[in-house]
Amino acid sequence: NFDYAPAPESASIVDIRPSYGLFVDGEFTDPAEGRSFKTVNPATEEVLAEVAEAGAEDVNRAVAAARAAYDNVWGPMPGRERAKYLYRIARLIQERSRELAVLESIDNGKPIRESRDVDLPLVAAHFFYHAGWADKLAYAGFGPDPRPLGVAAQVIPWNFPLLMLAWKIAPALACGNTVVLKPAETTPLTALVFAEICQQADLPKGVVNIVTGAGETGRLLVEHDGVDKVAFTGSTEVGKQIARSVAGTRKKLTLELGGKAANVVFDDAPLDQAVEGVVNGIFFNQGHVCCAGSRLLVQESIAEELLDRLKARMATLRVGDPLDKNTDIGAINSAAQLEKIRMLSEIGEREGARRWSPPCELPQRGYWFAPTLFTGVAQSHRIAREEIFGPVLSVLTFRTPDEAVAKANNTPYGLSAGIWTEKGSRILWMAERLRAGVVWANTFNKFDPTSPFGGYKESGFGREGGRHGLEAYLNV
Ligand code: TXE
Repeated sequence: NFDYAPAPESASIVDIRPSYGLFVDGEFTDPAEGRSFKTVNPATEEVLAEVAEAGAEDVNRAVAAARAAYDNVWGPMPGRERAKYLYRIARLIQERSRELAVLESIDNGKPIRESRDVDLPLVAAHFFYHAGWADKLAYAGFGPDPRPLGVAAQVIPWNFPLLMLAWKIAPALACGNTVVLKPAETTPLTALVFAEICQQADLPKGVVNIVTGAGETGRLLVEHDGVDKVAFTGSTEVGKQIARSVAGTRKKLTLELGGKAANVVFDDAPLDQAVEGVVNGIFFNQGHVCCAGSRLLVQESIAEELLDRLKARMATLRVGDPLDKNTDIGAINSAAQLEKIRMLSEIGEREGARRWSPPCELPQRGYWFAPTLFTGVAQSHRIAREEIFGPVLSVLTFRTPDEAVAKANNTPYGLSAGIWTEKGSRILWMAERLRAGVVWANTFNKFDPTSPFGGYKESGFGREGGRHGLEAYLNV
């Protein structure tokens, strides 16, 4: 059962240790240089734990462990044997899903309803799905004998810590690669519990290594000579740096970067459903979503009515304690991200857009931002062009479908888009013209491990999920 995830009760079900080591060659170890950093609960600003910071020597050890495991154990292992480990990991994730959901919400700030009902079920589903591929790669249309690449260096962001780990690790392992993964510095804790799960599953030592640290640790990892493949999800800026550093090496690269998705609502759309989709599109996970519907494109004739309904709905959103099951919008993940959201919102006002938020009492401590709407937005405004990565929606209008397509595509990004209309023919017409890796129709933010996900343009290249996602981890 993919959806098995019992209701979490309280923070008391997680046992956060005062300090965490690196996970290298199947063991937790201290970092060679003895450095560490703090991870903080963004809802309270309390320090949760001291986490090891991996330096060059630690990264060397992790890559060497992954290489040895690849050469001696995991690479030669038949796919059906690898599948057993992936199934075991998937079941252990389900068994520990309450604990993992609570820990994710504490370390990241996301509402427990989302970590419990979205993140954790998808994490388990991702391992189940890829377990199923492990012994069927010869039938995936890549030719009779597709081979793994070797050692994968994987760097992930903080918005879906465990889900991004699953997107990276499950396909890599299914295809016979070994990995060194670096979680984001503000959300390392669930990755370290995942390391414990690898131990529980008796996964051979060195197949999965977790090195914690900030950008410098990530840089050491992706630039390491012993790595065959680099997979990165994060900012477009860092993605470009990584592309430059990987150029001229033998490494294979996939990048999943930022987005500025248009959610396009036509005058024939079922409005209540569209309002829910717009709200979900931008306020899910505090808007810390690369495919967030951060630009609402609404047909002029219904703009007033849609905005009235949208404001009424926004007034019902509950902002607060991530562990409260009634919370809709949790804490912003870090002080730095909060600062970026504030800064871009202020620029939005200065550039002439009208800012609106419902009355909303925010907690005194922690990092919070009220759901925010900007109307009177021009395409040239920075809030219409740049990824804000927060609960901030920019509203633009259009008259004709051609204008909707032109405005939706007027962005350097191309990760996702949404369409709301009753007309099936219009959905197909739009989907053909939108330059985005994912186009949702009459829904938004729907994910499934069978469906490839990835970008056009500056949103990156390569796909994760589905049969296409396997390509990134195979030599064919
Ligand atoms: O991203 P970074 P940040 C966007 C979003 C957000 C902005 C900044 O707009 O506001 O990026 O977020 C590691 N070599 N997205 O600063 O720095 C880093 O330690 C190797 C969209 O958090 O890209 C972390 O593990 N690794 C995005 C990861 O990269 C490096 C999700 C992401 O951090 C590195 C996150 C380097 N030189 C942010 N520098 C999405 N696509 O969903 C940093 N890192």
